[in-house]
Amino acid sequence: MAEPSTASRPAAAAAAARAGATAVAHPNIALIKYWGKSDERLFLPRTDSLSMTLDVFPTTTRVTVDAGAAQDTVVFDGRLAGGERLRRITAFLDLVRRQAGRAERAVVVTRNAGPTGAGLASSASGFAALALAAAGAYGLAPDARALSRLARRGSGSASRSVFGGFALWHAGADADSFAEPVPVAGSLEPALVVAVVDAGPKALSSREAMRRTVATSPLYEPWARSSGQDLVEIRAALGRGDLAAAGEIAERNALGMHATMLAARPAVRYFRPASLTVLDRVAALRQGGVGAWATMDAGPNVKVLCHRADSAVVAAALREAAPGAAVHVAGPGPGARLLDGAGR
Ligand code: 2P0
Repeated sequence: MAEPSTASRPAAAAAAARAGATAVAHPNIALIKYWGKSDERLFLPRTDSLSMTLDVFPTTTRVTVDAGAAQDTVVFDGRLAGGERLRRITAFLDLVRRQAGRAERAVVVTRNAGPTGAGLASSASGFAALALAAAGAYGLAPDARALSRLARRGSGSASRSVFGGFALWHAGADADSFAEPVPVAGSLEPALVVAVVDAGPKALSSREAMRRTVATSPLYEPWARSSGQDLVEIRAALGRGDLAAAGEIAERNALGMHATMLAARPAVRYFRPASLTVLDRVAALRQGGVGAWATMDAGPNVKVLCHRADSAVVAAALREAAPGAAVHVAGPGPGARLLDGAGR
């Protein structure tokens, strides 16, 4: 970009002082899970993970630089945020400010279309949107890889929501730990049917739960090893358009992750009776010849991978099995994007 003329410099500085950007990002659901960090400060995962970004439950976030403010302000779903939520977002903005060589505070206004903190990946869409909006507001222009690394520092799984479709997040050192798109067969038409059996916030954060699991579960290391093999196999299955193989691998990877938690001391248990009812129905669907495979995250809700053509049948079966659950059908969604281009 050309240097502004001397005459326009004060105007440019004033514009920068109130620059803003709005970004939208969607949650992703891992088919091969991220569970456990090798570095808590840098959000480096113990294992590679692989996810599908959804086309439901977006987060929309606007960041406006506020040169006159003494501290950051965060408005979350229409309410002023404080406590841990404000601390996490401020710490993330500090990282962006360090990268940009800037010091001004910001106003963050963010809204989740889906439930927050209920194992529906709101932190993934949230920090992917925040990373892109904050980078725009502070004048950074990260490429997709740099944006994924930046989003990772807010919440590990956010590294994957930078990308649409399927994404693989690499374990490794800081510079190497980013997500990137995974090519899949053109014939693959997947859907993820989400059964929200409980939309309330989880009792134990995934951050604390994974810390405890790594520190105390005798099943953790065997799961981490087998997860590496699951990743190799699911990439091959997705590449050849074999949803049945991919679904089997995803289900075993998720149940294995929950086994590591159940063996932690004290145990971490996200399953609820309604979760098991849904898992039973998924098994019954399969016995009846419908391809359906379950995955669960750090919460009681169940996500069911199936062919798009079967998604209505699967959704109806889950509604019948768990009448109290809200059931949503998602397809592969888009990557994070700026809504207002240059961001002014
Ligand atoms: C995942 N989960 O791969 C796994 C599976 C939950 C179960 O990523 O500590 O909110 O902010 O990096 O990303 C949830 O953990 O945790 C998660 P932090 P994050 O989707």
